[in-house]
Amino acid sequence: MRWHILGAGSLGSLWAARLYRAGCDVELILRDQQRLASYQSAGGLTLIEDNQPHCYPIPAVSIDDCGPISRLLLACKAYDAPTAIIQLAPLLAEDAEVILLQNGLGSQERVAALIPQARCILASSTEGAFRQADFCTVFAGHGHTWLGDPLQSEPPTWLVDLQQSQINHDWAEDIVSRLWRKLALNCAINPLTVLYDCRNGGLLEHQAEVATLCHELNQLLHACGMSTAATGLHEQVIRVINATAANYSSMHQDVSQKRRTEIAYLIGYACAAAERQQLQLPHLNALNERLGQYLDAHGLPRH
Ligand code: NAD
Ligand code: KPL
Repeated sequence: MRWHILGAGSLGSLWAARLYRAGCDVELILRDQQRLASYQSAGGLTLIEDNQPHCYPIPAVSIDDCGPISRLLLACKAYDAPTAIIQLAPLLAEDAEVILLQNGLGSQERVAALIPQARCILASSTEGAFRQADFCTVFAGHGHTWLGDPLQSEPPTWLVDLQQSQINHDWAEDIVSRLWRKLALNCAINPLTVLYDCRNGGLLEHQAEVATLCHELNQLLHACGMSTAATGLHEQVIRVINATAANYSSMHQDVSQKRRTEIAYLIGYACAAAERQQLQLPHLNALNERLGQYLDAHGLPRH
């Protein structure tokens, strides 16, 4: 069965190139005819691994010319996912499966509500990739991807394609808890790296602030019924800060490159969830507000 992939950005390209070279039937869905023409003149997607570029001539179509879709990898940013799925919904088969690769929380629910006929599979990934140029992606960090379906525990048969493509993955019955855990990690690290304009390791100088945030995030996870995701959160945050000390967080990279952030699906989502639970989290709220003001001052959207 064909893999349709929307989003020829970093993660979409990383998946597309590995599936294609393992012999899977892959088709990229590009925004419009103009983008398709640029792709065709590039001759395909280039993936750079260990400094070695390789171009893969993966077939592509523009959204307007795309045929029926049975299996879709939605690999765009969280804020683009609902609009993209509205465009694709009429093309989805009755029993379509849609893999949602978005970071954070909030977009998955909105997408699933727009396509009630499809099976939505949620993903949480620690792989790292960035775009060096249009249709040219660098595979920057090997990681792992967890996939799961909160409504149906049976794993899909196509996991074998991921196996053959050497996409490290596991089927996770607790995918929602994993997404919450990653969101909490991102909330404890990413906004502070933006506000202090530092690498992740720079937060070792702000450990009291990190600890206070972890305490509040812990309360939030418990209040939202995600107690497992709360276990050892602070310890893991410190471990991640140490292990990625030399790196800039993804939010820091977005801001420094003047790109819109996924704030609404990370700390914004966490603050909204706390409000729904009538939970007072003053430090998390203050951090969200400081980050919002910082984004305003840098001409970037708050959501
Ligand atoms: P990206 O910006 O590199 O790629 C997204 C692509 O989607 C872009 O090419 C964009 O043009 C395309 N797109 C958006 N709307 C579209 C539409 N309607 N039609 C066609 N194309 C459309 O983003 P990314 O870094 O690949 O991130 C995707 C998601 O994965 C994000 O939620 C991100 O947080 C998450 N993630 C990324 C990484 C990483 O290392 N890049 C790691 C883990 C998680
Ligand atoms: O996921 C991350 C990110 O930068 O988005 C880490 C490295 C865990 C920091 O929160």
